[in-house]
Amino acid sequence: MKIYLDGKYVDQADAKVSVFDHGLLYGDGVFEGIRLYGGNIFRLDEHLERLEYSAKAILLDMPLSRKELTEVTCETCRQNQLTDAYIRLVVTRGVGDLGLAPWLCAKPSIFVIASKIALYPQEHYDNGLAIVTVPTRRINPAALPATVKSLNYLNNILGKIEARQFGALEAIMLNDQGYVAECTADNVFIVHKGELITPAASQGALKGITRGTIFDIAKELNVPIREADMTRYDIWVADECFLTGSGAEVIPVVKLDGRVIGSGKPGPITAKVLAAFRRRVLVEGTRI
Ligand code: PXG
Repeated sequence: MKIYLDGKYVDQADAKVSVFDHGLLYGDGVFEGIRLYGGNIFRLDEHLERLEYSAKAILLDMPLSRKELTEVTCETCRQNQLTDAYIRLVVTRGVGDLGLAPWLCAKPSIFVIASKIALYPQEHYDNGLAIVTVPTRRINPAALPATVKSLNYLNNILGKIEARQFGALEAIMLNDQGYVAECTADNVFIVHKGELITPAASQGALKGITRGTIFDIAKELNVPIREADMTRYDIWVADECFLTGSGAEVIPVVKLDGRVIGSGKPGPITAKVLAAFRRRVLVEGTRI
């Protein structure tokens, strides 16, 4: 496997960063998770914009322009002869000393990995996920905005560990006020009385690229959609629920905290949205 690392395409064995890199020492950096479908990178420009915004939010200078980022992302896919893949773009603060001071880091480091992705098993798309609400809350946006896709994922990781302790593959995370924010690596939607509803980013959700695509799909399907405050109750009594993410795509949820959602089976609107999403990923995107 070839990996793009700071200007070169190197073998996996040579793709190494320093133990003094602040991405490792402090989680000081930003990243993106992107999908390649049939030779097209899905919504690459939106991912790169989010990466640039994340970098700006943490006062990290992007080492490459948008055009250069596009080129190295596409070239990493080409070098590995991939047509379907998961792409991880990471920008770290770079090598510094043992103090926090990011201004002592000489230059940011950037790498791009394009590889196969382990998806949820098909049975969960067919039958839906049973998920739980975990005790770990989303970090208050005043401390670290959830809209910044930073290398600080410990909050989500704790949520993921707790989900597993409860026997679930994903989990609802609440914000510090008790409203639903999102899942550990996915955004959440409910269907209630024919309407699609998702928490606003201001409630502690990442502005997911897949989430954004659902707004376009809702328009295409003529399904009303809006952002609203959401409690666990709203999910318990919803007609349908699904999660969205570059990894998961659109995955139905049929149980939360032991309560059956709707009919207990993936619902008709979820099925329509998933079908529309799978159509879009094949035609939209940047040809590598
Ligand atoms: N919330 C969080 C906290 C995320 O990390 C999403 C929502 C969905 O955003 P996108 O832009 O992907 O629609 C994410 C993204 C994985 C994996 O390996 C996770 C993500 C993306 C790609 C792969 O589980 N999370």
